[in-house]
Amino acid sequence: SFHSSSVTSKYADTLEILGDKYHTDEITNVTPSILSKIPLQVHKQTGHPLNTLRSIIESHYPDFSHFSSFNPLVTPFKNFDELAFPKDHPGRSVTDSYYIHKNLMLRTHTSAHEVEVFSKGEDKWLLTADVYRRDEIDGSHYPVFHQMEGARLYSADASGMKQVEEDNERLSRHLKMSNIIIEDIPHISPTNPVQRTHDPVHSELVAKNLKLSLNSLLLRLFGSTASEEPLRVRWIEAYFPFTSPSFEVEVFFRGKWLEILGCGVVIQSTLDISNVEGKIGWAFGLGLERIAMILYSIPDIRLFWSTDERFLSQFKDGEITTFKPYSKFPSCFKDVSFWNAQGSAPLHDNDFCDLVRDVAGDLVEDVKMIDSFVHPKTNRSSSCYRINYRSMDRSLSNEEVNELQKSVVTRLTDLFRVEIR
Ligand code: FA5
Ligand code: MG
Repeated sequence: SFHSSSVTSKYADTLEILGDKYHTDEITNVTPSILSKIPLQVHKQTGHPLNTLRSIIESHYPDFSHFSSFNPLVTPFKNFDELAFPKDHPGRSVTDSYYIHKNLMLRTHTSAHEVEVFSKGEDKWLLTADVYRRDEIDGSHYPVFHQMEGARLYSADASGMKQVEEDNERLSRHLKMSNIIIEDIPHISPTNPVQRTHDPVHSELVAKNLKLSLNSLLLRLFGSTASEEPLRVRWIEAYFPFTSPSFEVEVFFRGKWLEILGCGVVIQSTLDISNVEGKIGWAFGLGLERIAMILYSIPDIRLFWSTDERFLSQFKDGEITTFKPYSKFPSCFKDVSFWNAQGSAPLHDNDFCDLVRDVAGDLVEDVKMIDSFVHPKTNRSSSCYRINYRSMDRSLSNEEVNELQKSVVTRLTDLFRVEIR
């Protein structure tokens, strides 16, 4: 149901975003805390680690066009339809994406600009931007983050495409001397197929070029990381509506596999819509925060938004240095359990997280559902969440945390008609 996602009880009839006014409607669900991030553009701030990472990657692709100023407001058509998302894809729902109104949203990925850039006749390009998603809350997920899209088109007969064997051999010699171990998988498989309109030989060559390009970027980024433990990287099969075959890359970081990018052979319908004829190519989308967290040893994704000098002063433009955490402040968790409104589905995790984020901003570290059940007699569902509060910059007082928790509870009951247990 559409209205259930609105976490601000009442929207003004118009919202002003980047100097322009937009009308709202019954599906509007952007929160003030999200809107406040739009003008910040930290990926273009001199000295900010995301800006340094952007320019290092751009310098690795010197003959590509570089874009970084595209407007974050796009139509759902651009974000989804041009990329062959099915009509019922969950990403379109108000529980997953931020809408200004039915026909305007915050882009959920930089792929939203593929058709726009391909239509200009660009064959090799990078595009960096802020993207927005309603998502879980923890140390590696944030509702606003940055992606860099990269794409490369070749002639459809694959003539002029580099035969990559020699380059691959050279790269693997370099990798052997470095501190990185990369696990590969087949370029094509029954579960990761060639597109019907593609010659399998050409598609496989494109996939090989894609992997070569990204593996050499990974060597450039992580090759000089000085640590005794080797960095483990693995390619896995993935699924995207707009690529086939598709892949993701994960890096072993702080005891877990952390996904840093998605990529694949561009679906031909996207190139058709862009009026690109006789070409075949690859595209990737990098998660810049995730990569920067590994490179700079930044322990929590919230830090990218910090204006604290103890954070910002540690970075020099163009340099990758190891972040030294200033002391970790105590955390404080609070549980809230409630009965969902009679006869309605349990509150969506993302609705809960967005509400908490809007109340507590960056004072929330993570949110976990710790229990949920349905009462056998009344059929009413119950949920229990644990909210972990911690500031990156200072100690929180008990009163402050209690106030935050009180506001969470008030908003929950006001907006979602739940009954606190
Ligand atoms: C995409 O967004 C695709 N557009 C990537 C792509 C481009 C595929 C071109 C094929 C061709 P995905 O949802 O996996 O894919 O996100 C890409 C990366 O963004 C992830 O690997 C991760 O590094 C980062 N990411 C995703 N969600 C978050 C989040 N909430 N916070 C921080 N980083 C995130
Ligand atoms: Mg993914």
